[in-house]
Amino acid sequence: MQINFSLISHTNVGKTTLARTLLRQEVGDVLDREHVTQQCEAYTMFEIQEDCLVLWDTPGFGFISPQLIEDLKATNSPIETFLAQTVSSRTESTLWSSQLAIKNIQETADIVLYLADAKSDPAWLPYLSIEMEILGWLDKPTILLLNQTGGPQSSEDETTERETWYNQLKGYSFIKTIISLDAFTRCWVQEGELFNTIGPLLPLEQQTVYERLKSAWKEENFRVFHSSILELAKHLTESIFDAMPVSDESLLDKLGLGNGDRKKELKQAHQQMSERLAQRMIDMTNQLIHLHQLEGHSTQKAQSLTQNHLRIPEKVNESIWSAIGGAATGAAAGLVTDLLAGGLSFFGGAVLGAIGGGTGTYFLAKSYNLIQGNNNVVRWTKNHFFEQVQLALLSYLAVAHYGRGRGEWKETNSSQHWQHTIQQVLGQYRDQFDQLWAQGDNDSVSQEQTLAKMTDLLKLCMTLVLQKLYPGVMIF
Ligand SMILES: Nc1nc2c(ncn2[C@@H]2O[C@H](COP(=O)(O)OP(=O)(O)O)[C@@H](O)[C@H]2O)c(=O)[nH]1
Ligand SMILES: [Mg+2]
Repeated sequence: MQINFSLISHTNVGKTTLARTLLRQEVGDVLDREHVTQQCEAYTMFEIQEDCLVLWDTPGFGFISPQLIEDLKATNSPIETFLAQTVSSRTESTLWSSQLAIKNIQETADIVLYLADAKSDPAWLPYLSIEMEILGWLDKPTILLLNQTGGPQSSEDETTERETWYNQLKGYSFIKTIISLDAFTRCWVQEGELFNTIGPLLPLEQQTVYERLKSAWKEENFRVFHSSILELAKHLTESIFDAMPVSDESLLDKLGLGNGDRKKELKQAHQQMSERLAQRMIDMTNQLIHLHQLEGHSTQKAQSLTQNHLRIPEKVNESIWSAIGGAATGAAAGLVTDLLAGGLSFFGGAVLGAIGGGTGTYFLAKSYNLIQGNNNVVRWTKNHFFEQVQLALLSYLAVAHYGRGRGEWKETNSSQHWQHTIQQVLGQYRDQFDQLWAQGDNDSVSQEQTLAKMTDLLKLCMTLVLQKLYPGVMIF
């Protein structure tokens, strides 16, 4: 059995871009002009034996005059009359595209996904009522997807936006629901909401097969989620156990009368641990990018990046860091630059930058950050470690929201509400993170044991964060 979703919208709203995001592949052609996609293309989303979910990218609606709609209304069968018109693909591309899209919906679609540009005011979109009239004649279950939302939104803003569209379109009974799904900045959780919504809209005879295919989608996305959490957990567990030997503090050092050797040693330890931390963050982010299929598709480019940039340089500036695309957020970019340059902000407590558009300060630019452990070693402090946890979660959110339709991974600003939500959730589990941190100084605990506990704790926290960001989405 084949279950078909058809993407439709006014031309140039973003169907092909959304298809790329949903498929995690660079299919079709995307350009910021009308009628780029000139035929209907079928892409298999999932298949299990002979059953498959197919996503159709259509050329979309071009300009259709209100007079033509009036004329069609006067006929017995407006769709058939419209499709029967002889139209030239070259000289009447808008009508030609519209015919192809309408034909696809009429003949193939089980579910219509109608895309709308969230930035537009639906009351003032000249083509909206015309396209609704046509979709009404076709009368297939339709989901309105709001894209171009301008970035990850708080759930309150999202609800307000949905309501505006709902109020404008509530007279159209074939529109079953409205979902925010920006192809650039959506999260896989929002895709889950779409898949959940579709099930009950399908004819009864398709529902069992659909549920099986939906489970395959879920399984794959949870695999990526769990693998991502494991990457975060490995990085943070290594931070807990990372240590550098230093000589014992003498009485003179304690009195501030030492010869400065110990200070030099500490500085060196700090430099090396900072570099290791930076490298781990690069590796972790690269793994997340890989897991989310966001890396460049040219192997040559990937290789040259590895050779030229993904080593630890003496000093990198933000623009190079942005270009290699290894950091998840503005905060991470600045942090890593700073770490590689010798971690000045750690020593001086200097505030060297801002997160996402000039608010807030670096998470980690606070204080000395190393503590003497057992056996004459220094390790990261508890507070510093806790801030590494926050940054790791923020990095995950940045990658998990990045849609393939936006192209290869590039550094993006993080959202304020992500930081707020992460801090809220982690705050409740501070004790557990402190206990894990303490295991780094406990000879009877192995790194594997800590990793297992860390993985569970991060999974719980990240699930809570996603539930808070997307309340009401029942996919966990
Ligand atoms: N910011 C943003 N831009 C988008 C989004 N979707 C599409 N675009 C841009 O809109 C333009 C048209 O996209 P395309 O997918 O070719 O539209 P189509 O004609 O409906 O297939 C391109 O420049 C895309 O980069 C989105 O979700 N967010
Ligand atoms: Mg297109």
